[in-house]
Amino acid sequence: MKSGLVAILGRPNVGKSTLMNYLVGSKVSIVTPKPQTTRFRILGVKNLDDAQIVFVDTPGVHQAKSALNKYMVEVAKKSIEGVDLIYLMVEAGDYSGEEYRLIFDSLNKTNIPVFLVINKIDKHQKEEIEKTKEEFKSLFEFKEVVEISALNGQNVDVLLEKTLQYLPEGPAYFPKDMLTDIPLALAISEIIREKLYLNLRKELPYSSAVNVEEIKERENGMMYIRAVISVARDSQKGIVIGEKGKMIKKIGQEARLEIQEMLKKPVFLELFVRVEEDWPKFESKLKKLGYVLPE
Ligand SMILES: Nc1nc2c(ncn2[C@@H]2O[C@H](COP(=O)(O)OP(=O)(O)OP(=O)(O)O)[C@@H](O)[C@H]2O)c(=O)[nH]1
Ligand SMILES: [Mg+2]
Repeated sequence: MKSGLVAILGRPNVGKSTLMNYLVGSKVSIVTPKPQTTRFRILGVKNLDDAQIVFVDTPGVHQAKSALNKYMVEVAKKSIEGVDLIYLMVEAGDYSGEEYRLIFDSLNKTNIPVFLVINKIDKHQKEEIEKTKEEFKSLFEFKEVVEISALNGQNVDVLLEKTLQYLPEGPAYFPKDMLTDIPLALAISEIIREKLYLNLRKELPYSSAVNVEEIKERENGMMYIRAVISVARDSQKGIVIGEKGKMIKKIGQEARLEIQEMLKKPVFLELFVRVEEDWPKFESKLKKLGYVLPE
């Protein structure tokens, strides 16, 4: 039996969460077309006959200015501590600009083996893929280089095979039916946050946080869930609610369906919108909204 932790690191939007979900075979981490979707360290467990791999999805590393963005980058950096293997995921066509300085700084400080995982090969030309491969290979001593499509699963089996070669012998960390370690309230708030990202534009997704304040099973078997969406300005509150409450209704409806599917029970979802003035800028406000660094 082999077991180990594999951290997926990279700049925002390269497809880290998509790969994790594909590997685990279930949606444990939210995915949107917008960069900076993932804000937490999210574990996803892959069980094989003779191995258990615990994947660690991380927020995209970027040049952070606000307290929220600094928090996200800190989470990503901390997530590689103690893992057995790191995937540096890049998108085919990527160049190693300033954005990558922070990532290579972190990688150079550890002795953990690193794979270069070139993603989205389904939408890039062969030449682009080759160029990215050569450029990144000249910057770091990668143990393996694998080109994949996390979206359609192309070559992910090869990645998995190579991964197993780098994992130590050991017992499983988690029971077989456990696919992630995130608590239910967080899983629910992440689904709501995904719908906010998908429905809102400009800076609004980045200015919103979601907290589930109550989950209660009622006598009729209905799950009652109350969640609060915090935004950074009064004007944003109106946009989230929308004309005659249309927007919040749409977000609530989309989230409710997915939560129902997860819980396999009927759900009554009540959403509230609160203003937490400029919350992404202040560490104290981040803490209040649940953005606390893991130990
Ligand atoms: N065409 C294509 N799109 C992909 C692939 N992998 C991911 N995507 C898309 O890229 C976008 C970003 O995917 P995510 O998985 O959220 O990316 P991420 O790296 O987790 O992003 P952050 O959480 O913001 O750091 C989504 O629209 C995905 O559907 C791929 O292999 N091919
Ligand atoms: Mg992500």
